[in-house]
Amino acid sequence: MVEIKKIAKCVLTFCIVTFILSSCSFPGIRLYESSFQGEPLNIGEEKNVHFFTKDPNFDTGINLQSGARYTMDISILSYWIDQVYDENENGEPIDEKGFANSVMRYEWLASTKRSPDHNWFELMLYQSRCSRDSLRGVSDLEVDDSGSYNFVAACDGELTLFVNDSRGFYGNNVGYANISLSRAN
Ligand SMILES: [Ca+2]
Repeated sequence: MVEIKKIAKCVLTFCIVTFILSSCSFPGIRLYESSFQGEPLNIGEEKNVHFFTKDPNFDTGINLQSGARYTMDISILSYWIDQVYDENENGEPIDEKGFANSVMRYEWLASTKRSPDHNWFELMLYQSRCSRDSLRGVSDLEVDDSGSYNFVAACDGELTLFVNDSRGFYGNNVGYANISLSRAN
């Protein structure tokens, strides 16, 4: 009887710990960071990565330095399509800015997006080392005269990218882009 009570207590403790840990994680963000955090860029150095919209967490291999400023350029190299949706609310091909909730047949699906406040298919950035502070969509970034995005890294750690979609629905995504990142200071 004592043994059963002990086992029950262990199971309960495990469940509570699991629940606490899972509620700490940000929606759509992995709970544990990987040990490899990418290679840092020198000031003025540029690196290109190939990004596929099917990838729910694309680790760029680039380590951002806290407080440093980065410039990001995006070239869409093939049509970006989410299932059957290939145009935004203005009838233009989908790009990194994604598309509005009104484009979806069922608008209520918007609540299932990993980041409900950003567009569907919007390109999102984060660093697993500081996921809450670093999570941003391209609509949150500064755009300069040449159309490049600028941002300041929230912490030291690898940059990860994904398009804003519902978890488990990345298999029907089409499209890729060349993304170049350079460090400005
Ligand atoms: Ca999808």
